[in-house]
Amino acid sequence: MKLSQFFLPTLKEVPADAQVISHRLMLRAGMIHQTSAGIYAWLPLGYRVLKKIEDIVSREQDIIGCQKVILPTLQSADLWRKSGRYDGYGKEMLRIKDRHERDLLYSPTAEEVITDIFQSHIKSYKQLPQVLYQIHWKFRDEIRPRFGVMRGREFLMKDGYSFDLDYNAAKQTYERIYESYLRTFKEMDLTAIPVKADTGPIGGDLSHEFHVMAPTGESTIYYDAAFETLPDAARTFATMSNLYAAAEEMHDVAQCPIKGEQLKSSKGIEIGHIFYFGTKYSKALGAEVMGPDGKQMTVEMGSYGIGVGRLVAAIIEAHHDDAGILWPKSVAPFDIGLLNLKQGDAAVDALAEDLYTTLRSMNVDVLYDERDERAGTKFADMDLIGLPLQVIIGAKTIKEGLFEVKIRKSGERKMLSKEELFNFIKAN
Ligand code: 5CA
Repeated sequence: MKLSQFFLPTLKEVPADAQVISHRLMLRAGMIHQTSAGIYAWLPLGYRVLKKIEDIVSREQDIIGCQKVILPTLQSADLWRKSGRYDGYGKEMLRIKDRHERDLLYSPTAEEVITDIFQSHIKSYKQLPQVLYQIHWKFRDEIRPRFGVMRGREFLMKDGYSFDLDYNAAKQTYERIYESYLRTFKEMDLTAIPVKADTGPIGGDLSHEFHVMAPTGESTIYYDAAFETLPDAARTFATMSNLYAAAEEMHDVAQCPIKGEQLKSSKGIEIGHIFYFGTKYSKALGAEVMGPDGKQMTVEMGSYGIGVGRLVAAIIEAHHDDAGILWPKSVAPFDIGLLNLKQGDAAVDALAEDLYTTLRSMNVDVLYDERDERAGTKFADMDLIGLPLQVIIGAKTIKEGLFEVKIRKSGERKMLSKEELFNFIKAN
């Protein structure tokens, strides 16, 4: 993509109402545009990151056997009356009437709809287990939308729903998804700490929140330092659910089994939340299957959320410096930024253009800055948007035959021949 043609409305001034660093950087880097309180458009750079995150989340869900669907955002109030949540959900629910004066709502979550679909089509225990998920927009009329996409009113969520025959099978599904969440977040270079949680309006008696540690998090988490040092192989439900981690309201100093330096605390951003709630919705909506003995059984359910939009902000909170964003490679909007510092010089332009074409033919996603701008502006914009690698071309490149590569995260610079450059890009 050529930067002169790319819709990248970067801002020099920090918007006054943006309090947290991720919100400031997302606005400055032209990733999002606010259209009303808590409602954002995702512009091309932001959408690229969102899509990468969606793809990682979907891949990890698919690996463990979950199946992707897409459910309507507008749902009938009648289903929600059956579960008793239509009145209970309160002002956070956006209620709508259609032309026939029928009550609809914009989905804040989808337990009712998915349970109703399940009960219409699945009749036998032989068809279990099932885990269905979607990545789709939700609306919650949050009383205080803030911090940009971190707490929006309309936001993108991965919501999954499991159906099992009995408690033991449901618990196994819950554990499988818990472990897959840790892998999902790790792929985005995030260390997430699972904390036993309240179930709130979703209901149920077993629940974990996944928190990323960041100074701007909305909740304070106390946790065993072991969470940070556990080897990957030990990141199982069995090991991790026995380590101490608690949110401030639960955390009781006197009762806490961890003392001294072993007890750590930090602000946390909740990027995922999973719930086991047994038969709460299946009973209300009649989701039964025929069991192995021919008797009807009410299925056991759980639901599993990931804040896909919120993850973009959380990754920035965890990966930035004074100059801008430091995207982990797996979610970076482009692989490489190519900077032409001598735009208009025929030899430099030809070299840069040639490199751009070659890299694209190698399937490397390049953002090529061929604007007629000062070098300082090009450096600042490229650092702000945080692509992992920068390749810098100028008069020196022609003279010495060496390409300058800057690793955005470490700031390390290398001078490489053309062949070394291709090898370096392939290896990184
Ligand atoms: N039905 C369940 C699981 S599918 C559910 O809705 N869970 S939730 O309420 O905890 O939301 C799941 C995730 O969505 C949260 O962990 C959080 O990361 C994200 N989320 C929730 N509210 C917002 C919001 N207002 N803005 C951005 N992300 C949000």
